[in-house]
Amino acid sequence: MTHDAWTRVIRNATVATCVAGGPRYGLIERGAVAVAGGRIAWVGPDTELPAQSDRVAVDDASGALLTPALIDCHTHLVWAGSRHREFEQRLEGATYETIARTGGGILSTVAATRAATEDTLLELACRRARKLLAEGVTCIEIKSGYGLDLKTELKMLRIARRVGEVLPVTVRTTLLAAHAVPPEFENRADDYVAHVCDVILPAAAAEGLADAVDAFCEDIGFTPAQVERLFKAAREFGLSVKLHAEQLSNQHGAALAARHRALSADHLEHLDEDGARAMAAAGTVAVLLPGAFYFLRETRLPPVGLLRQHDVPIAVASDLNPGSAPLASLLLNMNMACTLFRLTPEEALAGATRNAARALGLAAERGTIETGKVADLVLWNVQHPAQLSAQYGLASPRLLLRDGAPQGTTGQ
Ligand code: DI6
Ligand code: FE
Repeated sequence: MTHDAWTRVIRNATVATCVAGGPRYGLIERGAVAVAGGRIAWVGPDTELPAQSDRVAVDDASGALLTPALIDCHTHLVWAGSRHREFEQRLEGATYETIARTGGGILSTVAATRAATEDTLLELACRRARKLLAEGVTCIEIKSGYGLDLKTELKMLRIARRVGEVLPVTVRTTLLAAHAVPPEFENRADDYVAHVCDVILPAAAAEGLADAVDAFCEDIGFTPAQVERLFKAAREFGLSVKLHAEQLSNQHGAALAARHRALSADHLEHLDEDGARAMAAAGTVAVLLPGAFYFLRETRLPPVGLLRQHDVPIAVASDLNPGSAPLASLLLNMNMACTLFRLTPEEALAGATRNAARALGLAAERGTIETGKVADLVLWNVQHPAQLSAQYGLASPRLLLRDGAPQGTTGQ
């Protein structure tokens, strides 16, 4: 039997399929994966691999680990300026909230991002995205939220889309105009939310620039009532929603997000049981962001036990941003998800593959090694999937396939 349509076969690999419900990591100890064009055509034990034609490229993995390519489902990687001064201020005793309330924080990045040219922003965004790609990431979410006016929010989303055109990465964009109240609307948050709903969101939707809509539901952000209004507007344009919820306080944002069938609720350090239950019922993914927890030296842990108990799918992402998580590494976040949040390495890997895909509405296409899914795969320089979380800085891709085609990697 020949399989002329196959373009590539990887044999003798430790295949972590990341499929749920079977062995840990969905592991196939001595496995093989065949690719046809851009899709996975076959996966199973090496001994059962059907014969293939001589024209198929065959890689012998010699026992190395093969996983789905990683997905970073929460980033804010388009920004200008730097917040290192704020880092110093926090070390001198200031808090993230006081800096935000006195015009620093997000608003300082807004000023720098408004002033930057598209070329500069694209160059900066690509530089950061490349760091993620070097770790085996082939799909990222990018939020706006440092424009807070029509022109700059659209500029950010356009740049986010451009990142997906100039680099080998699939980009999902999220409109986060409700990230902070801009200076033009100081003390008029309701008016700003109306402007987002009536002007910014419709324009982003009309240009096809946003795949989803997000907001920062927090004392220093937006109230649940304002978020509700935004989510209703998003639904009118057929856009998915997600929410920064319960990061610094419990606003019951996760339950609100679940009521609106949000793809994800993110951060969640202050989530309560009602919130977890609502998320489970709605299938809303819990996106944990240990980098922000670490960088802000938060002490309240997200309730991982509750998430497990109620079967809420858990994703792990970098939150890459200039203020609370200037850490351009998804693998570091997987490591911190284990050390700080006590996720298992299996949960951390599922969180950066299967559940990250789900948090972006891409579960049918990505996130596991299964026949028919997109052939975005990483062959690593390590043998066991726990090594990806256990050994920060030591695991790297030795072969990266995107849409079934090998990409340049940084080596061993
Ligand atoms: N929560 C965060 O951690 C980031 N945004 C948000 O809503 C921080 C953004 C920043 O400080 O620039
Ligand atoms: Fe964020």
